[in-house]
Amino acid sequence: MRIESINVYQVLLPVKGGAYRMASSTVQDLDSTLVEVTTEDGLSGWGETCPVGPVYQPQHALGARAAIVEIAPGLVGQDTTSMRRLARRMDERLNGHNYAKAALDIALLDLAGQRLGVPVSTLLGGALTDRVPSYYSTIVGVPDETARIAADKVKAGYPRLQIKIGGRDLEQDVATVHKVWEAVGFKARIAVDANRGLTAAAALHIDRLCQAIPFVFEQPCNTMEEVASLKGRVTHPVYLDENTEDLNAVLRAISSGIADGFGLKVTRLGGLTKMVTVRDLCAIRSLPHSCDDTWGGDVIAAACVHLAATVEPRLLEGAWIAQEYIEGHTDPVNPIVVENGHIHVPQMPGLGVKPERSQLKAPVA
Ligand code: 0XW
Ligand code: MG
Repeated sequence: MRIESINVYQVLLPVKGGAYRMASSTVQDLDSTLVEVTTEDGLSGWGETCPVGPVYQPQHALGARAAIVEIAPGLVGQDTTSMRRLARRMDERLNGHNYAKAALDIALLDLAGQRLGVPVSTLLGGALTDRVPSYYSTIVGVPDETARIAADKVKAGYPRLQIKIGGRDLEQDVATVHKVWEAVGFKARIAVDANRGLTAAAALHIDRLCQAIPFVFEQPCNTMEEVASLKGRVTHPVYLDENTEDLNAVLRAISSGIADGFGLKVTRLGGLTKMVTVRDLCAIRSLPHSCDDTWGGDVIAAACVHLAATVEPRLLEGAWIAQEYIEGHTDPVNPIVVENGHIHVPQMPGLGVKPERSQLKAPVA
């Protein structure tokens, strides 16, 4: 079946509670891009990409839309049978820009799943579970308040917490980690995420001052080289997130032993098809990883959950979705929600979510 049209929509997702604060940036209003790929028989597949502001990674919302506008005309008229041919076509139209190609990759898989009558997880190799764990991510905040939120979220069923630090006095970061540990202990696994915000020296101090607390240290410093310099000097396992810019970066991190695990973002890596490769590379070296995106509504959340369902459970660090920080749903009929810290994997064909048209403004392209 041939692609008849590709529509691009802009959706604004304000942060519930006002602001999401990380070491590198604070965001208030997220600008999401939805793509709708329609085939000649009237079937539509949806994809989404939503950078968490322009500073978290070298990607931004306007860039996503500009890249999709560059790529999409090359897909119209193409047959949807071969995902590989469509991926090649995208690369022939534009070099790089994985996060834009990701939205199209997700939409094409949604279409394929609907056409074949199977959920996207089946197309990714098959689900191992029908319910995946999530994790709660705090913002950079006051230590006592962060510890209170952490304890509440563990009570609500989250098996894992990601505690944000960085971009402020060391004392505050160290106090936050201690207070969270006192509040939750072994009841949840803890990641401490500095979002590139620490110098190697500060990371070494935090590691030493929190020595007995079993956490994984996520993206402590800005570059892969700085993070590599911590190896053998810190006692906590180190995970990479923002530095995994593409498949080659993941391969480099795994082959050189820099990372003990990863916080992975589906769109940064280029979509679900590319994430299958990353998932399988991580499995070869028993490296735990999450299945997240930086932000977005139900479409990207569904994509993350389908992928997470295919990951060996002992290696799955959870699927983070932005739902806790977003008011409402793009698909109010079949929304993707966290319940007791876990998310049900949609069983319908394709992604199992569809944005409600009445909520969408006219396409921007
Ligand atoms: C927790 N997240 C997935 C949400 C924000 O995009 C930051 C991110 C992370 O792990 O860095
Ligand atoms: Mg992270």
